[in-house]
Amino acid sequence: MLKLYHHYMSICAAKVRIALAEKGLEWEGQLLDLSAGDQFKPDYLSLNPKAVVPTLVHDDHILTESNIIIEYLDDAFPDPVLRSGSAHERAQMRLLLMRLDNGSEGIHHDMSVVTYGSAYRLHLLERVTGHNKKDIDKEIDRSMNAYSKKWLQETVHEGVEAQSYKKAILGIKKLLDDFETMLGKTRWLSGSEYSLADLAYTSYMARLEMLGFEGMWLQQPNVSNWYKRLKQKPSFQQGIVDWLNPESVKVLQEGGREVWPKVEKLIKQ
Ligand SMILES: N[C@@H](CCC(=O)N[C@@H](CS)C(=O)NCC(=O)O)C(=O)O
Repeated sequence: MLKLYHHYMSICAAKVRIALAEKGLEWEGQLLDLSAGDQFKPDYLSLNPKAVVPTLVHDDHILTESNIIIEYLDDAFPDPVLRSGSAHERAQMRLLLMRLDNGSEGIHHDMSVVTYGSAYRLHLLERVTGHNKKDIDKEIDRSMNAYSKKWLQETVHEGVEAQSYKKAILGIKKLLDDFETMLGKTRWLSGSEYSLADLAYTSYMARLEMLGFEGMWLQQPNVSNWYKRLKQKPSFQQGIVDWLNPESVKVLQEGGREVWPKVEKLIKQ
C-alpha cells in the first residue's frame, strides 16, 4: 500500500508522481492545501517534521525527501530499473541528484527563488493589504516553513531585482549549459539509459516552461531534444500535466511573461 501526501504544483511531489508512473504503481493520494497551512497540522508534522511535501507512506514506512523517495521506490520496485548502467554512470546519476538538493546551493533552492521571485510573490502580496514591508514579513512568518523564511523575504520584496534571484537564475543557466555538454556525449543525463537523474529534473524543466523561460535552452539542441523526449513519456502526463492547477499555472505564466525581458538580460550578461 502506497500513500503519497502531495500538492498539485509542487515540483518535488511531481518528481515522486513521475517515479510512481514510471514504475506503473497504484497509489493513493492525499492533497495538502499549502496556502491553508495543512503542512503545519500536527498529524502531518509527525510524518514530515520539515512541513514540506512530498511524504510517501509505504506499508509501515514513512519516507521523506523526494530524492530519497525515488531511490527507495527504485529499490523496492525494481521493474523497470531506473539506475541501470555502470558504477560510473550510477555515480554520475547520484551527483546530479545531489546538485538538485544541496541546500541553498542546490537547483531546488534556485528554482524556488525563481518561482517566487517571478510569480508566486504576487500570490503572497495579494494576501497583504497595503503591501507594507512589516505586514508582508508577518505574512511570510505566518505562512512559510522555517527553511523558506530564511530566503523568502528578499525574493518577495525585490522579485527579479533581488541578488538571490540573480544567483538563482545564473545557477539554472549553468545547469542547462552543463546538460548541453553532457547530452552531447550520452543520450540521457547519466548514460545511455533513462535514469533517476532524468526523472528528477523533469518537473524543474516543466516549471521553467510554465514560466515561459524556454528561451533559456532554445539555442541548446541537446537539451531541447532531451526535454522533448521527456515530455513524450506517459509519466510526464501522469506525473505533471494531470495535476496542474489552472489558476496557479496562470500565475506562473503571467508572472514569467512580465519578468522574462529582465531574465533574458541577466542570463546574457
Ligand atoms: N528537500 C525536500 C524539499 C521539499 C520542498 O521544498 N517542498 C516544497 C514544495 S516543492 C514545499 O512543501 N513547500 C512548502 C510550502 O510551500 O509551504 C524534498 O526534496 O522533498
